[in-house]
Amino acid sequence: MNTDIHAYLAERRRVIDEALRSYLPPPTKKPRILHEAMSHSLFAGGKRLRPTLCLAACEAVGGDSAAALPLACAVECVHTYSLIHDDLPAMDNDDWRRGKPTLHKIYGEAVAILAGDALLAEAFEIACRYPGGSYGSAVVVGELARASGSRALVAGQVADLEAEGKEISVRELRAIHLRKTGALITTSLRLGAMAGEASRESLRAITEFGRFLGLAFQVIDDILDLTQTRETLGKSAGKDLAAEKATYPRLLGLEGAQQAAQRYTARAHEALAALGTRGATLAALARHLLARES
Ligand code: GRG
Repeated sequence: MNTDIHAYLAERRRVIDEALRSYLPPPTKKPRILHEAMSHSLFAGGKRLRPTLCLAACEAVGGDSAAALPLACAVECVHTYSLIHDDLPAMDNDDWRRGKPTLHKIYGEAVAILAGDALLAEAFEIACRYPGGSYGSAVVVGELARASGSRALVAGQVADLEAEGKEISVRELRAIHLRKTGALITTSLRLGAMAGEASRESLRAITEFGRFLGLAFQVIDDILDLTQTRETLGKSAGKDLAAEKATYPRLLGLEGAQQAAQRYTARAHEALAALGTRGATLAALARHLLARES
């Protein structure tokens, strides 16, 4: 599986992109500037990690991933909205994402805010295409709402803003990550598993896997942020930027952060044991994320 992971990811990306194009209004639809902006961010080169995990979780519990496709696309819309809003001047004030200018730099702040709002709303329209099975549609869509809202994703963003410029502990940092990054990753997996009619035991295993994968993903993201900034701007610049925010490398050092990522990934693998050989694709995805360079 590991050798095929790139082919697997490319194939999943094709399926997800095709579905997203079919579910969302085309960029030519009026109001054109809004639909163009939504489409611009949605197809700006994201890794499609969350929808891929959603489809893989569905298959890992013995389901047909076609059933999970609307849920996978809905999660990607929520993710894209969160990145657009996170980049705004009132939040992280970033000019660049994925090596390209951020949405507000191209379309202006007002359109970027509205494109984010519209993607969040579209997410729920798309999620409602899931007809429901042993887990009803209201349960599944409600779970996506909870993961996107003031108890998870938005709570994590608020905690992140509040932590700026403060000394926080690893425990507090982990609590931020569990909401800001972990909630949507875990929910992507859980929605896929629910669409695959997972048993309670399998759903528990998938949830545990998501929790540790989300933590590992964020630690690796922090490490890549630091090492790639150093590569681009020189070692001292990387250090200065890293000092602005609490991150794992800042609290634990680069080596300590790398060990934490490995520990979290190992815990994620352990959680998969309950799924037997069906967990192989999720395990390969976790290995791939640990080794990623972007
Ligand atoms: C604005 C409500 C609101 C929330 C924002 C997602 C987020 C919360 C902030 C973005 C900044 C950040 C570092 C978040 C942690 C999650 C993360 C690493 C997001 C990037 O995910 P990738 O790498 O993105 O999957 P791509 O570009 O591949 O889609």
